[in-house]
Amino acid sequence: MILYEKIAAQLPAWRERIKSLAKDHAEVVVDKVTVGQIVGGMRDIKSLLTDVSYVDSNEGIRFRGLSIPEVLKKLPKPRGAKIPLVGGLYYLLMVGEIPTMEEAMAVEDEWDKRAEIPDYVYKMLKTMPKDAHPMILLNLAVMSLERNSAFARKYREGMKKDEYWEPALEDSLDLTAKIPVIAAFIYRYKYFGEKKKPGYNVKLDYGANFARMMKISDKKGYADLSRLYFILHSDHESGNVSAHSTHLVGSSLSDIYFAYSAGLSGLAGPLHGLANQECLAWLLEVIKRFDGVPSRDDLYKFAWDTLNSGKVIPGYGHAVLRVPDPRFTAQMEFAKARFPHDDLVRLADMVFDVVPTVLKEQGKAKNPAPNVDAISGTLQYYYGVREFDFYTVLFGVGRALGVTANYVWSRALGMPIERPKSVTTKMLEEAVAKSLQPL
Ligand code: HAX
Repeated sequence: MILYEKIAAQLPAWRERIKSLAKDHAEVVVDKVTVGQIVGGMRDIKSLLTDVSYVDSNEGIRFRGLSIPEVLKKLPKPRGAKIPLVGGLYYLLMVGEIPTMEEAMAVEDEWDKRAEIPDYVYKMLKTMPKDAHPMILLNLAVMSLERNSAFARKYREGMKKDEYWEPALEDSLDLTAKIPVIAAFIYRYKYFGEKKKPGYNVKLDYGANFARMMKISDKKGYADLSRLYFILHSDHESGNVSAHSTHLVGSSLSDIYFAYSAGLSGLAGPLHGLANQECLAWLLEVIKRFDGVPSRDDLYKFAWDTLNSGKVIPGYGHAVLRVPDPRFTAQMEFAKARFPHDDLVRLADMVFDVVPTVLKEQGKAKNPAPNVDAISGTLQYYYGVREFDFYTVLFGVGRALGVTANYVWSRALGMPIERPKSVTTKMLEEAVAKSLQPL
């Protein structure tokens, strides 16, 4: 498989670089840690290593050095489509190079071979109560597939540390092939009571297949959106909750099923992946309250009412970014190019104009600009996916691409078990008292 060959070819030199850093330069100081960072969620402490993606606070995400517009322009696309193949993005994340069409298709073909879901998984999902959150269903399905982990099997049998990454990649290809099929089944089963397996078609690419399995009427438009959505949500460097949870659990040599399951659990939180459903709910509340798109003044007052009631404005603010999220911009451009007159798109655009002013006036949020979630639900809603609690599942499908690429590279580079050090409140107070003593 091409990903094995391409990663294997890079490993000797890359391992040398890591070895040299660890052995010869271990004492070089990269960052300092302040009391504010310890009590403030470790914000900005430079302590994680990944080459898969990097978030610059003033520019946004770069996947393997490429900005979102570059990724969308340079990756190979299905014939006649504007949005690239997800297989090409996976190749880029894993290998670090822009693939040719053949290389992107090699990943897509590999997924086709691995997309079959064992019957017991469907049966298990059907035994769950109707009110189970779709993220629970997705997580259960992932955990139920763990018994097939090549990594866990090889580890039990005995394997050299240098070889860890090979079954890790095997598992990652299996998992990323199966996730969209499971997600589509959950959607059709939970909201439409359909018990049949999704109709996977090997002639279609990852995004087009997803549109087909979801049974969206505008399949072509939704295939484009699915590719865009999965690409944009794939990775956001290592410090966000879903990526970091996956990395942390994986560092104990739990296989990717356990590790990604932890990531999904983190993604389910309202300050992380759940924000997209909350954001759309907020937009719909505005439409309901004003019987359509309101005036700027009304929206301004509504935004203040939200803040005054103690809530956050979902879709705005970010822990790292200090500019509008380029993932927001890419989705807004997609919407404006295809359905600019849609009420929710017009409203989302007005919110983009008004809410940053409100947040600036309130003076709390360090970044008053929109993040990825400010628009993603609006696009899904347009194509008829209106079951809000499903949106985080879609995020989870995309995020699987990034966290598995990171998992494979962490094993390939022999990353150790993660174990930061904690301190007590008294120790912090003592550190503060010491810093206040006259010299
Ligand atoms: N509305 C109201 N208040 C906000 C705000 C918003 N959109 N964004 C930040 N603030 C507030 C924070 O709640 C915090 O208030 P307190 O001091 O009273 O606790 C203050 O501003 C400072 O926060 P910050 O340093 O700017 O932001 P954080 O790094 O602490 O948090 C969040 C980043 C994304 C969690 C935050 O901006 C937020 O809650 N936004 C709304 C929810 C959201 O959109 N989440 C999705 C983020 C993207 C993502 O991960 N998607 O998966």
